[in-house]
Amino acid sequence: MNEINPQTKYLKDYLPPAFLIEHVELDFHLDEEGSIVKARLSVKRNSNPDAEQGPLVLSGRKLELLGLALDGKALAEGEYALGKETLTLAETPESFTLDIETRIHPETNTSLEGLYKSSGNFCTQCEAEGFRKITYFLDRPDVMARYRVRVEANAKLYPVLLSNGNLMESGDSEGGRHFAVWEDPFPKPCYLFALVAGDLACREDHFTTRSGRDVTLRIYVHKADLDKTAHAMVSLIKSMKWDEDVYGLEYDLDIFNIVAVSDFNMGAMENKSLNIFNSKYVLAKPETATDADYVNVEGVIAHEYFHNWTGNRVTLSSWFHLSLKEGLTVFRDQGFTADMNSEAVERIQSVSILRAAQFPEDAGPMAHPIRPPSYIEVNNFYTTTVYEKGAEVIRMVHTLLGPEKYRAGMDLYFERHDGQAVTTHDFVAAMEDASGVDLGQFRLWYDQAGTPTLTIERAYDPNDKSYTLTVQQSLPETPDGMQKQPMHIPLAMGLLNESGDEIPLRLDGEEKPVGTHRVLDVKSAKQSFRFVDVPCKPVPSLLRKFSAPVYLKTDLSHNELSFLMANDSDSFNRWEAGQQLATDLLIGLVEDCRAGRKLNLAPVLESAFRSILEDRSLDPELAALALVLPDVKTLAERFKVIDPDAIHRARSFLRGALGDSLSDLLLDVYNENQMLGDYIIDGESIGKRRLKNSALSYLMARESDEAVPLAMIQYENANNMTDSAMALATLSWRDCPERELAFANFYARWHADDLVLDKWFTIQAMSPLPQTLSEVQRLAEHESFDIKNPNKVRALLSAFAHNNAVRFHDKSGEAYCYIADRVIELNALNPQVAAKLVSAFNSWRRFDPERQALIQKQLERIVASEGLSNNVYEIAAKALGRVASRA
Ligand code: B3K
Ligand code: ZN
Repeated sequence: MNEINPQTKYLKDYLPPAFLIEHVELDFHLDEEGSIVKARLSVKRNSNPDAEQGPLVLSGRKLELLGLALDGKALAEGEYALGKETLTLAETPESFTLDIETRIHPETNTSLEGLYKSSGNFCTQCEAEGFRKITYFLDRPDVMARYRVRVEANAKLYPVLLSNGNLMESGDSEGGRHFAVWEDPFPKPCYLFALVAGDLACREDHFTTRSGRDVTLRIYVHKADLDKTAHAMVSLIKSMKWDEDVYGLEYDLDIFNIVAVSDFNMGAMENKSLNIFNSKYVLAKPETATDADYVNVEGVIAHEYFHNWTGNRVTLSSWFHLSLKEGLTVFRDQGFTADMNSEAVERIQSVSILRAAQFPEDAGPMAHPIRPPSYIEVNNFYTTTVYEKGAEVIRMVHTLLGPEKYRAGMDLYFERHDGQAVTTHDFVAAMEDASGVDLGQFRLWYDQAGTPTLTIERAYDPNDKSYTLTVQQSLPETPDGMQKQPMHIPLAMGLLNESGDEIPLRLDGEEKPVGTHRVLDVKSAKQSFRFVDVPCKPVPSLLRKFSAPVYLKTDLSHNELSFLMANDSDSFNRWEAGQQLATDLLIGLVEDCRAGRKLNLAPVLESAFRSILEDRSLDPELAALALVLPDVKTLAERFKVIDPDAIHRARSFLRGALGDSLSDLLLDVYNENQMLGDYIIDGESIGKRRLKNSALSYLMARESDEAVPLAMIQYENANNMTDSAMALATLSWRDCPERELAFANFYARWHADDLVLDKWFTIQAMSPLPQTLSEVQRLAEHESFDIKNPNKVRALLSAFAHNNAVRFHDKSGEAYCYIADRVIELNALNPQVAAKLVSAFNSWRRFDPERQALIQKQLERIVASEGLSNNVYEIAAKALGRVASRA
């Protein structure tokens, strides 16, 4: 049934490779129909006694083998064996040179893995296992080699020829062709190999490293996009400086290139000195990019740049340790974003993403620890668990060690492992050795899946002025069936007295108070912390800055939550108190909906929102974030059985009711934050735009049409994409003539700009109106839609399936069937993108029996379809419970 027999790979089976490849020479002859790759590999048997034994087995996929020679002598057919995806040489000397010539077809490669074409240009994507689509190789990260690469192509069509490292030579060759030779002095795994050949323009700048190295920085894009590269360049320079200042890490070559391409499976790729980016994370100018786009470009540029040390200089021994580079690099990019913008805003946004995406993943059929013990298709493990929960785990190390010892641990990690392929264990060991902090129990975070719940009870004794927090941790069952042990959880906290001031914290047994903010080490299933000298019954501020990726259960009353919203010194927890309050009330409203009861606006929330809107001294962005209700996915996780209609009705009711009851104030805030002058992109302006648009969205959530002209005027007058997209989004919620006008106008204006058009697709796909599925179906046939382009698929189909719960989960089941059809269609074109789309069904067991039956039918249909890729098979089969994800 399946094209490839799905096989599970296990971490416990890992052995170092039987052979090493020390040097690689690649010669690319690029052409319109078929390209030739000549590889010369210096191979030797691995002398490590623990290594695999046996013959040399190279991996290759979709390659046409044209020639093979060992130490210069051509091998005849019986001297090697070609398997479906392997090339085996039974007999080889201890060390030898292997010449391999293959033909590949980038021009028809729709998987966007290996060498492929995007808008007429050649580019590569090798992580995780794309290099095997270029030549036969030991395609695993623990085989590190030096590369010399010659690229030859038509000079007119492909004036720019790039690969990793330094340009050694370039010139003309016969037949209107030209060539370039690149050499990378740093040994690297093949997943970091990159090549680009195309007609591109570049923005150039320079950075002088702290030791005085002059680095040439180039950002390559289509000529027409050059005016959108300034922000990316500034972001790159800031990242280089930040990594020197905060981590003491300097760039190590004389050149750093970024190339933007429009067909890309993910955000970007950290290939050594030649980062390749989805154009979405490079291009930005005020007319076309939103504030969020600007911040994302800055963050992704930083992330890929930071990989030069965390990922490239120190790499992975196997893909099971992916979080070693990804979790760590996300933590680093979060720190950068916090420093460049606002720490509280960054934290709120990262936690929101974690809750909306990672918590559900950890509670579903794909739940896995940040170091997965097994996988069928490694590309399915570039997950929010490995990335975002992985970053939380590093953050907890940072919290447990404190900034100085954390930095000492990082220094030791690089001192020990520069140039090596290592494991998550090596990382934790460096942290432990440099700090003297015992991380023994903490290591369980790498092995145990599922989001822990911390339940906290409190008791104040007025007689002896003691205050006791009793903390219980529980770990959910996960599909691996693992018996869980209690984790080491850092619980940051403080106590507030009735005037909102912090109480000095002295634990029983301590001589004197140690500050007003503490990190408690929660290590047992049940544990008590007794504070003494607590003058009055306090209000606790718990899990400050979200010090661990857990669910927190407390019995804080609505009044106490309002009190924390107003008084907590931790900005994150002020926001969090508001979220908890709103979540409680929304859960009540969902229950009211289901029971057919009348819905009411709780006065406590109305007055909390009123104080936020009235307080002009608040940071506008934090104020705007405080006005955002918990999103549908985060809310859904709170129910045993998810009722998407009731959740939608409850949220819409609450938004409309707040809009009605605060309309005057909202209008004032809207007008006060207009900012009609030039578009400025700084923290304050971003905050004001956000606050203004938040006010608009509440006004537009009202039943009355009063605000429609406001949205229309904003749409028409906007001088930036943030305001214009937000106005369009609010119009998309209502079935009114203005909506049609605005969408038609937007298309007419932006139809030539792919990235802007993606927003047009997404806003329509996200509309809660009943006709959305048929609009999505119509849009998928639109001339501007292209199912081969991952950005378009994400903009339209994924936005609908992953982020429009009320319409995707429509009782009729029509949307399930439609999305399953698209998964099957995409499976044949681009398995990675298909696998992301099919994961929209992962939560199926959380719905009512009728919906479950409808989804199950589609999953069965997908699993039974012809030529299914491992990518889609693994997700769908695990969703159906057919494949256990055991160690
Ligand atoms: N390392 C790449 C992701 C590769 C994904 C392969 N399916 C981008 C990043 O995390 O920086
Ligand atoms: Zn990364």
